[in-house]
Amino acid sequence: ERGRWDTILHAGARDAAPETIFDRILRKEIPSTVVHEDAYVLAFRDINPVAPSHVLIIPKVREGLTQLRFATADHAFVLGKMLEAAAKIAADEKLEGFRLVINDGPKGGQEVYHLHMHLIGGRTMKWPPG
Ligand code: IU
Repeated sequence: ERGRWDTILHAGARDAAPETIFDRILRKEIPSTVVHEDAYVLAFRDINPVAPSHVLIIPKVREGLTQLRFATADHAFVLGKMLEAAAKIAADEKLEGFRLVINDGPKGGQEVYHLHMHLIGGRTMKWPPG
């Protein structure tokens, strides 16, 4: 899996679907406050935070993942890297508790069509979410 993902990454593969503002953030054309970066994912602070700590974790190569519903076994490695990054960032931010959210589609509250995971913490979470 890792080898295949490396091939995709280094080929610079992109979807036919229009790129989003997250590609511009990835290329550093738009500034963002990066809290974690590795070969596979970028994590930066949400510009409209809903909690004291609100970080977006995105794959560097969208590779079909405009939204989570298109995930396949081919994406398993990078999906795992997103969760690994979330755990590291939560520790770095010294969060006592946190929540991970992936919005999918208009009815799921998704606005940007480049897969992203919200890491939210720094306050007590309520259930059910809105
Ligand atoms: P959503 O799951 O697609 O609704 O989340 C998109 C998030 O991206 C949302 O929380 C926005 O505040 C955030 N965001 C951002 O951090 N920077 C941007 O330039 C844009 C959106 I556009």
